[in-house]
Amino acid sequence: MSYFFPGAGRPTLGSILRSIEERVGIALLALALSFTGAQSVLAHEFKVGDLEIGHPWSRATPAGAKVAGGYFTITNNGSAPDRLVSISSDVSEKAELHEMGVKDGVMTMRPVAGGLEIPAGGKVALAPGGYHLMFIGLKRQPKQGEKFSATLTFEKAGAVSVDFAVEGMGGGAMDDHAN
Ligand SMILES: [Cu+2]
Repeated sequence: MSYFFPGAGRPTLGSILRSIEERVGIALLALALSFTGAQSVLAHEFKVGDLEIGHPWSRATPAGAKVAGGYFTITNNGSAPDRLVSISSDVSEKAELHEMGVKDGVMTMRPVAGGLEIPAGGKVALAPGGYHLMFIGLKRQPKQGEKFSATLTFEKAGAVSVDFAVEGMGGGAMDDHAN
């Protein structure tokens, strides 16, 4: 047998098992690391109380633009409704909750009074063309590939800091935030 392992001597059963153990251990560790990495990139989800905030994203803005949109989903796993009441971010002077709709054939956008209700066991989507956040008075232009943080405050669940992933200028559709 030593013929196959020149200079190494004959491996004992114990040493073979140990080395398999080490290899399996390393493989599991690598798998755990890659899984953790993949999960944080793919899921990009935040939790506060019974609420899950899924994939907050924004769009890169052209130089000089004063506003940017913010989109995500909110899932309420609780048995009571909650309400998104305020938004703040270092990226802009202020942030508002807006609703976009068509009125008399014209696309309009208006602030939502009283916040946004998330029904018990329900899911609400903020997306281009509908409800969205608007970051008003941008202090800098969010760039594609970066993230900026914002704080969402809910009536019951309280405040949570989330990261908005900035996508390309062409990302999404409908809502050009050109006001
Ligand atoms: Cu808006």
